[in-house]
Amino acid sequence: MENKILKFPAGFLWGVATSAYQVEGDCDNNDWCEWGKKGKTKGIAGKACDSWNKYPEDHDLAQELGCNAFRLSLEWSKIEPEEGKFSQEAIEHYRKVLQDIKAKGMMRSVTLWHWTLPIWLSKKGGWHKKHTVKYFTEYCKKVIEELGDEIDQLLIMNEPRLPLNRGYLAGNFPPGKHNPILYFLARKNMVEACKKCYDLSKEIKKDLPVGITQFCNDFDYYNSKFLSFITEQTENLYNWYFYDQLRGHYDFVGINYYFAVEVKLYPPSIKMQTVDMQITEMGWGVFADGLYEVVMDAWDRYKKPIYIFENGIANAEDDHRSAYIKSHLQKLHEAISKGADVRGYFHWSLVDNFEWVEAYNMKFGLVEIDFETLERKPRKSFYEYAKICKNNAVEVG
Ligand code: IFM
Repeated sequence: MENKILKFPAGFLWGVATSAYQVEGDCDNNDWCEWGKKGKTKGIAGKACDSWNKYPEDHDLAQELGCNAFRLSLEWSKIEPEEGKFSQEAIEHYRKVLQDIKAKGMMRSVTLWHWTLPIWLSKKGGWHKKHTVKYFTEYCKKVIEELGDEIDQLLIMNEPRLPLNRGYLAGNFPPGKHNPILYFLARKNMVEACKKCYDLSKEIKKDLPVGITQFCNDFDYYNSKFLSFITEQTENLYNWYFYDQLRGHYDFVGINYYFAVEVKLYPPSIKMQTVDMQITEMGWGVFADGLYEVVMDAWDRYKKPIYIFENGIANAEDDHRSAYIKSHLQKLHEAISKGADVRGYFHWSLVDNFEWVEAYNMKFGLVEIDFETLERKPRKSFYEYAKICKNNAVEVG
């Protein structure tokens, strides 16, 4: 059978995504750093990829890929190292970073909060405390006032579901709680913080597109119809809760998609497990159809422009990454051809980086990093993704 070329709409955004704590290095004034020091992660973030200093190299790589968009996050603890005291030096640093991205021909998609809280705030509690809404809003206000002109798209939060579930129920993310009441309080405060920041950003910079992005799975029930209700409720809670609560407070829907989840009956219990087509190093199954399902679901529900802000695979040998990207893009293309208004795809990640609890053991990068020398070495998949970005098209078999 002949290969097919699937063309994406003109102006489609091709990007790569990173986050401050995972790549910058020396983020030692936040709760995740403390978490690491307590031995709760399989290694310490330390210098990470030293992107704080090596950002021009990272941006050069994204430019070489042919990307027209770059997603990064700002480190709150560097911008506001002490309560109410903002560091002009850090703000000026980020200004240079953002200007460099623009100079290299890429649109700047900026996340305000990708999971790390300054130590001064985590000592006061964190998201389950009401005052965090006020502190977060003040931080957002400062960033938008100072850097708004260097930001093309604003993500208030990355995947609020994960720090909530893991920080307040499973307890393996900071603040390490197992407490449903604190979970509900934290969630309520996060929703309120997102609403306030959205309103505020519209006051300061009306035309800046603002939203969030959520970790979305494709949920399916497996061996019993009785599970359909549970599956639907789980999906509403995990994927769509924030979007439902925030109606009127986002300009686009952000989706981070990695894997599908089967809800399965194992009498007398019910289990949720990844669809085990091909298990990646993270223990997540590869299931590209799931991306189609999630995107169509988001489109049917919200009728807003959709961006895939993360999608990727931990694959040290790089023997599955190119196929993973292509299969997911094929499904994304199908969703677009069925009418979903998808505007961009950001691959997670540009470089290998600090994968939270897993530390440096998971290799999500199109570019390999030697964590001794910090040398960046593009993998084979880098060149495959480059073809896609440059052609605005994916070739599939
Ligand atoms: O590395 C993370 C990222 O910080 C948030 N989304 C999922 C990625 C892979 O686990």
